[in-house]
Amino acid sequence: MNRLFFTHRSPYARIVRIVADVKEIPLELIEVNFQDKPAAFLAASPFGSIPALITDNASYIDSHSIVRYLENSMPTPPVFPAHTHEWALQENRVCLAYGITDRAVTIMKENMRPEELRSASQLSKVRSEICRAIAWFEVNIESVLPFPMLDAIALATALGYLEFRLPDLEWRATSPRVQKWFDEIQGTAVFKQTGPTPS
Ligand SMILES: N[C@@H](CCC(=O)N[C@@H](CS)C(=O)NCC(=O)O)C(=O)O
Repeated sequence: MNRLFFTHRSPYARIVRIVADVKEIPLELIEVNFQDKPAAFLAASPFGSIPALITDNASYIDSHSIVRYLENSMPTPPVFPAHTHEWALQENRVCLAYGITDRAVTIMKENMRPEELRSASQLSKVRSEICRAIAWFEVNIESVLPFPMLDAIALATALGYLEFRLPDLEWRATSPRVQKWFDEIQGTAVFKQTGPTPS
């Protein structure tokens, strides 16, 4: 059985769990305590980064390589387009969605530092970058492929993470098309089951 080291709050692990669910690939979920990372997990993932997948034959770290492994193991339903051009265009959207998540993590970590050590200019720059990416999706939401393609999964996970960690960002008011898209997808069972839980 594939063992996935994860946390309930990790958006990267959430993407992997959703892809495994749509492909009906069973995962043994092992929740990691960041203060006491298990040796088997650190042996597979030296940086201690969540998620990591350990199979009978190999270990996969970084959500993107885990998703590629899952796609290779169970090609149906696909999460990557078959044709190279569509695949490359989807990668753009996946990168933008991951970029939103990465920046939300950066803001969350910065906000955990003592107030006098936080960089207001860095926080403002990163928030603007998130807003620009959402504005891009507002114009281009029709280009996002239907669920369960990876761009849809990555974008919905990024927006869910924003709502969880940065509820004050208020992207909804300025991005009604993205809001409508997100409200439809987040109502599906797999998104409800994998949603982040507060610490
Ligand atoms: N690019 C990585 C990012 C993974 C990542 O940043 N994970 C965070 C949790 S959401 C982590 O493991 N942090 C380790 C720590 O803070 O000790 C991926 O897609 O898997």
